[in-house]
Amino acid sequence: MLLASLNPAAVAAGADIGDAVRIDGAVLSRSDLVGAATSVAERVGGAGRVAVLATPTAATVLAVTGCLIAGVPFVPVPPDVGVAERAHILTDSGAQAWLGERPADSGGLPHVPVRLHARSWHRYGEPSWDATAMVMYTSGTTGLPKGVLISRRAIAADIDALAQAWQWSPDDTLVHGLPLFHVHGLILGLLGSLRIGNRFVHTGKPTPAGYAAAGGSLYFGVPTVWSRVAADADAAAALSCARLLVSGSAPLPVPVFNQLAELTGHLPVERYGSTEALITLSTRSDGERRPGWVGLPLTGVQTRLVCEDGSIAEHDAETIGSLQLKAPTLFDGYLNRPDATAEAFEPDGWYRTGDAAVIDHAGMHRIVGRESVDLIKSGGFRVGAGEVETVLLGHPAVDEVAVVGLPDDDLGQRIVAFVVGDANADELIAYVAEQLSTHKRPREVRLVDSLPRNAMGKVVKKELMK
Ligand code: MLC
Ligand code: AMP
Repeated sequence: MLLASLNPAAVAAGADIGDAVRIDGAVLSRSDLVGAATSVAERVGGAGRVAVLATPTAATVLAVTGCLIAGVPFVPVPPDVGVAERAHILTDSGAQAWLGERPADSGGLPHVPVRLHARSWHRYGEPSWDATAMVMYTSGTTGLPKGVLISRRAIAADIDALAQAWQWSPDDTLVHGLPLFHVHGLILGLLGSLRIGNRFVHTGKPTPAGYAAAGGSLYFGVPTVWSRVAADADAAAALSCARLLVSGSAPLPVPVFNQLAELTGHLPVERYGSTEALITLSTRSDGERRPGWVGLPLTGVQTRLVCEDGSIAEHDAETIGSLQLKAPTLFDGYLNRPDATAEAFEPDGWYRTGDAAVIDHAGMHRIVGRESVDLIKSGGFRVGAGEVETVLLGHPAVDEVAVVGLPDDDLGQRIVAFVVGDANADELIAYVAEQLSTHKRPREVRLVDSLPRNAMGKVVKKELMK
């Protein structure tokens, strides 16, 4: 069973806990979760696909759980999604209704409410492991976000492998304040807890004070969260009672690793993943945790590094290659995009991550960087430069534009748009926020006379990143 801790028979027989999930001021026991989510399942059962506006609330937890019980694939939508991105997600996914909360403009879709106090004790059969659990939208280098088909099998395999690597058990209390529309917060944080059966606490925003007050044993954060914790000595000291601090979704800067170690007494565990492959590499709770390195392949994961000449790189900690994977956690393709799916895999079936890496003789991996400058990671969010550029080019005051990620101590990278045109910077930032999710808006717009181009007329982004 995917959500193993919510087995109705076991819960009815007494395997209940009163505070299985704490979120947004609500406390849900396991029997609350089974009863209310099964009631959701009864209302969505039979739907082909539904959209869930993934606010960090009990309604979202029940919506997602209800869909997984009923075997209805859901599409998590960022709560602050803009008009253009929302229209694309709804059209591309073919979602038939909003389940739970809905945006002010629901795009003409019907609404199925989630009732926190409704209960059903109907017993559903477990859907096939091959069934799609969710379609999660993620940015590519160009064009509109793609819907990643994630199976129930991939989710279960990933959580089980992480449980092994981190000695993650029902005795843990897992704390995070990350969004519930991405792998990190939703699949690892929430679904991981419901599979393993540990207590789960969502802090709302992932602030250092919120983390310090939560009293957890296992904490998840993106590097921006950890660098803010490291800058708050009191909050960091409160985390010394935890068992494991885990960082992922973007590179954890070595100084932040060292500050956390000093202030909390814990060497953070770093792990690496993606929407398409889920988490595939991690340091282990009982193994070496080395600053700047993301660890070993999880159980069932194979990796290889392919050099520019097609040869396989040595595991010498120096030779850089394109990181490729085979894993039980891999996605089942991009929805409606056989072309993009085919491009993501080598002819012999290895998945191309798009990241460059090195491996040492012991199998430890270090991510050196992204192969394309057009995929930006800001605050742990993946943003496609092309998507932002397309929106900006739709603004009448913009003649030319190039979007890049510039280094940022807090966010890893910050989104900067270089614009040629008679434009107002604040107006352009607000315009992007209206069209896309707000985390995709540029932090900065630089108005320039021209963009650096090569002989072919292509913008040389590396020049802008100097
Ligand atoms: C932001 N702000 C702006 C702005 N951008 N204001 C004007 N112009 C802009 N361009 C505002 C924000 O709205 C906010 O306002 C304030 O500035 C601070 O913004 P911020 O610096 O972005 O901080 P914050 O909102 O606190 O967000 C930081 C964060 C967030 C770390 C909480 O980036 C986050 O949740 N990241 C997690 C991403 C994640 O989960 N990724 C996982 C992907 S899965 P106000 O009013 O709100 O203060 C994956 C796989 C794997 O990668 O391996 O895990
Ligand atoms: P996303 O699809 O949003 O999950 O983004 C996946 C990308 O995030 C990966 O391809 C990497 O570029 C990056 N990433 C995730 N975890 C790490 C990490 N621990 N270190 C470096 N990069 C990471």
